[in-house]
Amino acid sequence: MTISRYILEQQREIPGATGEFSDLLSTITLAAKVITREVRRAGLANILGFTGAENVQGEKVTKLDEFAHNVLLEILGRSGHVCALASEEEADLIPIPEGYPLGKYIVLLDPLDGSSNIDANVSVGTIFSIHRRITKEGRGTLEDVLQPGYKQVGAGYILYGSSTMMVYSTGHGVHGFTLDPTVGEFLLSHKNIRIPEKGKIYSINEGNSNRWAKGVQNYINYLKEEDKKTDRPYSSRYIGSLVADFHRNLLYGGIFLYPADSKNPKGKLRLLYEAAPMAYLIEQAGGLASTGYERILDIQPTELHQRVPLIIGSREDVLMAEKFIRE
Ligand code: P6P
Repeated sequence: MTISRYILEQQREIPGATGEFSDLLSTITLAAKVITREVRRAGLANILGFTGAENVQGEKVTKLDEFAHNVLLEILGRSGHVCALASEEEADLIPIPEGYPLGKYIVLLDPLDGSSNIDANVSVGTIFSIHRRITKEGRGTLEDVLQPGYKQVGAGYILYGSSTMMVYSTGHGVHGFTLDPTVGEFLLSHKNIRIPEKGKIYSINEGNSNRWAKGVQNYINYLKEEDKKTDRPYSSRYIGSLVADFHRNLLYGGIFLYPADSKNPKGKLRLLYEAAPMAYLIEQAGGLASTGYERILDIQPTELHQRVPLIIGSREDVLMAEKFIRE
């Protein structure tokens, strides 16, 4: 089952579907293949290393970051299905190039998340979030983009790991496709992914532990205590690449935390194109995502690049983390 056929099969379930959304999803799979090709040969082509430029986050932009960003803008901008784009790499909304039709969707992108790991050959990922526009016509505006996560009509990621996987949801479960490079097609490999109710893995940057709030410190210490009844201690796994850490927990169960701390009082991860799409996916897979106090999908965004604390994963683990954080 190829991803294109699966998208069309899902479309048939939706009365009145015009095929635009399906074609938008398919253009993302095309971008995924093009980016895969460059990621796979990054070590060989002189595409490794930094361009020296900085993005709006003040982070050094690597050439692969830029490449992924440009490929996604090219392919999506010309798809005719989008009226505006936003990306981690650009401070403002990205208008659709002159001469191309404006569509009814907005796409928010982290073109290559975790890219500081590329030189070490660590898995990186592309994250996307899709909203339907609110304004009636013309170029998309901030009003179209600053929508709460529960209004997403689709979200997903491409994981450039030992194989390239595309995982997405359009509100009817979470489905995973693995790229078969011999045929150049994404094939259905993980139908209707469900995250285990409770895991045995916690994923957090312990280097920040002295900056955490007391509740977070108490929770992480709790996970480390020996207790056969509640199946502790947990194992610690931290890749430092959100898509890779998320994907492992989605399949095995567990919890990922990037809490607020004294250095990042709003957390580090961005709401619109990291926390919200991942929260959409995790809820579709039976898990939870919160700031520790508030459901991620309920947050009304106020800025394009705003940051939020993110506690995400197996239902029972997130509820337990919230209990400690709120104490
Ligand atoms: P830290 C990568 O830069 C990223 O945005 C996410 O992919 C990842 O989860 C997080 O930051 C890692 O941050 O501070 O632990 O290096």
